[in-house]
Formats: sequence, structure tokens, C-alpha cells
Amino acid sequence: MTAEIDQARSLVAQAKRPVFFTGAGMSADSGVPTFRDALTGLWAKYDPLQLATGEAFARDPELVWNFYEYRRGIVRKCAPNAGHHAMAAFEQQEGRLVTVITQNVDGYHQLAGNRLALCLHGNIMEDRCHCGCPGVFPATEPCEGEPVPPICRTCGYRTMRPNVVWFGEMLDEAVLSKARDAVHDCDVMVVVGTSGVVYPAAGLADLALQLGKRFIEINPEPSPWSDAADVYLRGRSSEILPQILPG
Ligand code: BV8
Ligand code: ZN
Repeated sequence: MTAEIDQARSLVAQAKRPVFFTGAGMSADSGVPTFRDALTGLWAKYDPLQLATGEAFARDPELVWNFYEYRRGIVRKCAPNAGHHAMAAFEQQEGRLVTVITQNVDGYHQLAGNRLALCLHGNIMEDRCHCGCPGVFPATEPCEGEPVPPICRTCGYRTMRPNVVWFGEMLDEAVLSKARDAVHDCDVMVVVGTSGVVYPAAGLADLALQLGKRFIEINPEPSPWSDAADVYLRGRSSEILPQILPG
């Protein structure tokens, strides 16, 4: 794969306005399971696609809250990996405008130091009220014996939920519009660790190809974009990103 690494390095080095579009595979090497990974332990019998919905929360708020507490525990225990740090270091170099668009809700790009990460699907380490009461708050620390979900201090109902976009919910139009503008403006798109299943997020990579942008993909498994990519690097993002981003 040396030739592909060299080709990707050269494309990235010349880029003035690169966009990175990342998915759950970006954090796989941190120990955070991807959506495609089967859930383990007591959650093994659940499908995240069924739990990450407003309907599931309405039907069983305690179950859905505990599902996110389980995932928050993993996010707290794990940390950004070499791929996140390589991207943050790359952004801090002079002479280019780097935009990170992520589908991930773990906040690892920000933790690693990326100043502007467009988080299409929100942040699992924040809470908000499901009724739409104003305010986003740091995730409530679990208290033994406290009933869940926690009470919203504005409306008084037990309607606090993670500040993420569930299936069937609209994305924040301002964030999505900024992401689309960044794709229109970019010269290279680097797609990292996403199966390309979830829309409208995946439409951003489709848009980059439609616009004829130079296109690099990093994924151990092929995705719907791999054949069309200028460079498809078949491997793990924590190993490949440090090789293609100038340190
Ligand atoms: C919307 C936050 C408009 C929550 C997420 C019916 C009704 C309504 C909408 C729909 C519908 N049918 C379809 C839709 C659209 C739906 C959708 O796309 N569904 C899919 C499943 C078909 N989208 C929506 O609902 C969106 N909203 O459309 O609103 C609307 C509204 C009402 C009515 C109609 C329309 C909202 C989507 C946002 C959902 N929320 N996250 C939470 O996290 O709990 S999405 C969630 O799943 C993740 O955030 C992520 O985005 C996605 C998983 O995708 P990936 O990131 O790609 O991860 P995945 O596990 O799939 O793949 C991992 C990849 O990594 C693999 O390729 C693997 O090979 C690779 N990998 C593994 N290891 C590594 C690696 N790569 C590199 N290195 C490694 N080491
Ligand atoms: Zn409320």
C-alpha cells in the first residue's frame, strides 16, 4: 500500500482547504464500539438503531437513558487515538483551513484539539430536555438510586435525554448547511471510518464526488465510495492517518 500512502500524502500536503468526514470507525481504535459492531453484555440483545430513536425513549425512557449511560461510560473510559491527534496537529499547522465533519457523538475530535468540528449528530456527553426546553448541559453524572431519566429543571418532567440526533430526527440545519458549504469549498475530502449508511450525513461524501473533489478514503472494509475514490487506503485510521498527515 506504499504507493497509495505516498499518493494520499501528496494530495493532502497540497490541499489548502481539506475536509475530513469521519464516522464511528475513527474511534474504533480508541475502544469505542462502532454502530456495526454487535453490542455486548447486557446490551447484546438490543439493536442500537432501535434504541437511538424518540419512539424508544417515549416507550421506555429508563431503558434508553441507561443505554446512553452505558455508552457514556465507554466514552469516559476511552480516549482519542493517534488518528485524532494526527488530525488535530495537521489542523494547527499554518497555511490551510481544515474542517472536520463528524458523525460521531464522542467529542474525541474536540478533545484531541480540533478547533472546529462540525458534529452532525450531536454530543453524547451533553443533555437536553426532550420537550424542547432551552439549554444544553454537561451530561448528568449517574447517582446511585436516583430515578432516570433526570428531571428537567425548566418543565419539571423526567425528560432529560442525551444531546444527540436520533433516527427520525432532523439534524441541526445550521450545522448541516455549514458542512455542505465546507464540502463545496474544499479541494480534498478525506473520508475516515464510515459505512456510508446513514443519511443525510453520507450525502456529504456523495456531494464531494459529484463536485469532482479529490477523494481519499480510509477504511478496513470497502464502502459505497471506495471504487470512486482517488485513493482508497484499506486499513485502520489510527495507523494510516499519522502516515498521510504531515506531522
Ligand atoms: C433524518 C446519534 C429527516 C445517535 C446517529 C425513516 C424515518 C426517518 C428517517 C429515515 C427513515 N429511514 C431512513 C431514514 C434516514 C435515517 C437513516 O439514514 N437511516 C439509516 C439507518 C438507513 N436518517 C435519519 O433518521 C436522520 N434524520 O433523516 O431526518 C427525517 C426526519 C423524520 C422523518 C423523515 C426524515 C438522523 C440520522 C442520525 C442518527 N443518529 N447518531 C447515537 O449515536 O446514538 S447515527 C449513528 O449511526 C452514528 O452517529 C453514525 O453516524 C451512524 C453509524 O454510521 P458509521 O459512523 O458509518 O458507523 P458504522 O458502525 O456504520 O460503520 C463503521 C465503519 O468504520 C465501517 O465502515 C467499518 O469498516 C469502519 N471501521 C471499523 N474499524 C475501523 C474502521 N475504519 C477505520 N479504522 C478502523 N479501525
Ligand atoms: Zn423540559
